[in-house]
Amino acid sequence: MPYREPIAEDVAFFEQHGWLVVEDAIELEDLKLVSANLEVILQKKHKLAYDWAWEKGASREERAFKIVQGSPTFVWPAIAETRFRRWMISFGSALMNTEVEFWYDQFLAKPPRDGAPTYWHQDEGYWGRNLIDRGITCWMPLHDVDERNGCMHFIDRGHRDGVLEHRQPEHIQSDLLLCEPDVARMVSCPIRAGSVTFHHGKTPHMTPANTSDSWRRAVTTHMRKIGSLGEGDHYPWKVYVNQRTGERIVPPSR
Ligand SMILES: O=C(O)CCC(=O)C(=O)O
Repeated sequence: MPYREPIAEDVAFFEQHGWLVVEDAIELEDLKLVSANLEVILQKKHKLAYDWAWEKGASREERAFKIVQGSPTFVWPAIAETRFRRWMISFGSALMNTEVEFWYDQFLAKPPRDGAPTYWHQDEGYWGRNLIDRGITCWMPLHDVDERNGCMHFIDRGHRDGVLEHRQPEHIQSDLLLCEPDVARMVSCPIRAGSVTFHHGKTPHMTPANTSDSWRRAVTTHMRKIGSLGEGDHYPWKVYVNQRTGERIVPPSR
């Protein structure tokens, strides 16, 4: 039944494993509304999106957009008033055992057959040190997902492994990062439209390239503990890339 309350088993599972699948969480009507309102990001990706897998050697104009990264909130501010947004915040608060608030969202789409993997990473690897153990993410695909079209994969109990060292893939020009977790503990989460996953800010996760014949579309919602003051200082591997100007800032220590 959509928009169900969290139960004690959800909270205990998340605490132990660092991730959770909630089946049939979202009304399919609401998913349709999301798809309709976010399609503009794909239609106008050169203007409204970044290419999260922008490769070195390609100019801004030549970006292949193997991972389209846009802002749902920017193109559709009314997303803030949706039932699913309110539900994610209250469900996420229960899982984190503290009140969390909406922080930012992303529309992440991978083209048919030619998508890029979203490499293993921890969200905390991207965030500043103020977010340690304060962030949780809800990932909502807009259709059925499995290994072929880029479903979510987690490292079970990886939220207990600390922040792993991250680096940039050699061939990447965007701010994409990767780490190398213990893949023996990998869990793949194929889910149906309407289901979502939650993960702790320290849980390593990845999605494979999309090898199917249709676009893979997902919305990810990042939430943080209320009262988190800014991001604080960043890890030395953090890279800032402004894809509107092409400006790329790499911390001096690297
Ligand atoms: O959708 C993807 O490819 C990756 C999503 C992700 O890394 C996240 O939601 O934190």
